Amino acid sequence: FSPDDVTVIFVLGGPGAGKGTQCANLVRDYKFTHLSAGDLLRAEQERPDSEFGTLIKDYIKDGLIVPMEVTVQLLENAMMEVVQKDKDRKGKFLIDGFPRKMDQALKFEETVCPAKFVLFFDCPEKEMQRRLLERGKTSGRTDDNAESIKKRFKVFVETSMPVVDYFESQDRVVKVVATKTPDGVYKETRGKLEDRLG
Ligand code: UP5
Ligand code: MG
Repeated sequence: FSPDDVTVIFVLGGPGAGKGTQCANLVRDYKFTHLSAGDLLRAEQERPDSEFGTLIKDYIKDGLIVPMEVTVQLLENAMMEVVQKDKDRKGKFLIDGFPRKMDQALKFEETVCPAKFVLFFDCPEKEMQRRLLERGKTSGRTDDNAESIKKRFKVFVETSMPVVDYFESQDRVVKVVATKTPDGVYKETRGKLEDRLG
């Protein structure tokens, strides 16, 4: 994809920072296509003839990052499908929860499309943990339990924050405080996004 034809915004933040919640708001108001890497992986895991089902299941439960080839391919396929269906409208994508490791970031920008910038939701661990444990009562997600959450936080700090720092060093991060109410967070998100998109 050429950045002349499609707009890609990476949406990052710790587990439970509110990426999915805010992406849903942005889709409603700005005609973005929302692609959550985690959702794509969970769907692939459910596909009966997937060769990666077991691998994805084990990685997600342990909060580990699935080998990038799998995730980059799922994202590229999903983008292709949208662009082919909608030839007239330029594709605007929110890529949620990706890239969360440096190799993914470099690979995606080299082989799929450079991102315009990163939208980063900044939330303290304590609040993220509270949200995830609460959601875990009903979500059915295999990683919404205290043990998996701990592992997800560790991977976020050690592996995913360096990706945010890398984009920050290129002045490509739009940071939003994610501790307020969902509406409060969205208000700040809209304001900063409109500033940046012009
Ligand atoms: N909530 C949201 N906003 C709130 C607010 N402002 N105030 C109070 N509550 C708020 O929100 C989480 C919960 O908090 C919800 O109940 C919500 O109502 C509430 P959500 O919007 O879902 O947050 P989000 O940041 O999207 O949290 P999520 O759990 O999806 O984050 P993760 O990044 O952990 O999950 P993801 O699905 O992206 O990845 C899961 C796993 O997939 C990873 O751990 C990894 O194993 C694997 N993966 C890869 O291997 N590679 C990838 O590239 C991507 C994922
Ligand atoms: Mg999510």
